[in-house]
Amino acid sequence: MNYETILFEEQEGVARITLNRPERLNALCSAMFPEIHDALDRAQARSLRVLVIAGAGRGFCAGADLEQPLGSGSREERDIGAILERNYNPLIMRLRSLPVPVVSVVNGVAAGAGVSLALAADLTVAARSASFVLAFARIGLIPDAGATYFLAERIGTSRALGLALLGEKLSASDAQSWGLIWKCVEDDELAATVDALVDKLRVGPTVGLGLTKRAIYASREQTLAEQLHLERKLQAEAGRTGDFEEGVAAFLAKRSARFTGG
Ligand code: LHQ
Repeated sequence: MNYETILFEEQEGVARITLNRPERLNALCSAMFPEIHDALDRAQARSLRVLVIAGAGRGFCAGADLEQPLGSGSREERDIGAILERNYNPLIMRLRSLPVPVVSVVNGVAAGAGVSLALAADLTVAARSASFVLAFARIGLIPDAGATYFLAERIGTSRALGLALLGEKLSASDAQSWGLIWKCVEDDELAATVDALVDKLRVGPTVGLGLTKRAIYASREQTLAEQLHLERKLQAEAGRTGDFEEGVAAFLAKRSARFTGG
């Protein structure tokens, strides 16, 4: 598949998907979804160890492309939910359940479902000048593509409601101090910070990291007893990896581990 709306590169276990509609602040159009899935298929067909999602130009992603018709027919017939079901929800679920770390790089504004996309990653790193705008209320819609879930989970009901009902811009610094994202860094340090983080993840114990994210995400829906049981099950899997053996051997030999990801 040739890509028209994204850029894709894959090198040494690191796949990078860059939303590439800078003139529209990388607004999500319908063509983008199959392209992103195709890129993910390609990345997963090789030995993927980290996925990076970024935006081209000055923004990260302005959410749904409002220039595309969002539903057709009469008001009663219109079903924007069907667009979510077809395009947005499967992508968010796929990113969340990818068995490797996913990093989003928020270089500029993230708005609407662009916020959801940024937060669907395991680690979100933003430039100081970037911002998060829950623009949904401005057009009479509700936060979607996981936004209500990610916000309530990370910053609590009061702040989630304030942001969603008022649609005010949240600075990257506040997003970090509120616990919405992993890190906010100076604009000119964004690329180097992400490179360092990706380099570390790329040589990490990939299976263990994938199981770790699974356990942490599962914790929200489980009781302590259920979570202990899940940890027991996933730890058994981690304990069967070569990387576990290498990690222990490296510790005992007082050297750095050379993980192969398996
Ligand atoms: C855009 C967009 C855009 C098209 C900027 N579309 N062109 C909804 C429906 C269905 C299913 C699934 O989910 C959803 C969820 C959603 O995501 S709903 C929310 C959709 N997004 C928005 O409402 C955000 C709209 N954009 C903005 O509020 C502003 O552009 C932000 C705050 C993001 C950035 O503002 P500025 O930095 O001042 O940039 P700008 O407004 O000048 O935008 C630059 C260009 O990008 C401009 O085009 P132009 O030809 O005038 O240069 C915009 O029209 C275009 N653009 N967002 N979503």
